[in-house]
Amino acid sequence: MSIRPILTAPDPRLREISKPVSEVTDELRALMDDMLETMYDAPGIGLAAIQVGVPLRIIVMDLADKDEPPQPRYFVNPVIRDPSDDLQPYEEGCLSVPDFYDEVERPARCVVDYVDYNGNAQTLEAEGLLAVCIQHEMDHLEGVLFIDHLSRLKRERIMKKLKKERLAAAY
Ligand code: QAP
Ligand code: CO
Repeated sequence: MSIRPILTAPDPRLREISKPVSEVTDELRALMDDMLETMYDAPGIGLAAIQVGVPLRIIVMDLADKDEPPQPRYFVNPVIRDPSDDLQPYEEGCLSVPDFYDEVERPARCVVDYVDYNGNAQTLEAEGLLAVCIQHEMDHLEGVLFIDHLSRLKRERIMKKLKKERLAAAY
């Protein structure tokens, strides 16, 4: 297992649309292990494969509290259906948009069909933080970042600061 570098905006790879996985192989399980290790190291609660530069429809997540045992979750080829009409606001962040947080409104509940770590089809009813996180990570598979849900003014302000930081880091 190894920790991989996390891409940060405005890296154009974060805008790629990720491709479906045809079969969960040992190679892809090794990728999922690396993604989880990278996410724990950050630390974060959710990570999509494109955030480590791999354009495949794979998400890892762990929403357990610090004082709870780890609860890793793996989603391969996730599909969201039956989003609720009612929305919930949540203060989101993203490992690819470091140090910026803002409120995003998303459907409060949804159903997720996906394939698990062992290649088995699963269905999950999500609400609360799980629903927020799965929808945030699904956006990554379509090249969408949480800042795309903010006003243009806010998004441009954030992008300007990220570009400046990137320039500073290059020296
Ligand atoms: C997505 O986000 C998410 O800026 C996962 O400096 C966020 O793990 C889903 C992080 C909120 C639901 C609610 C961000 C770590 C981690 C930062 C993350 C940072 C260090 C973000
Ligand atoms: Co993110």
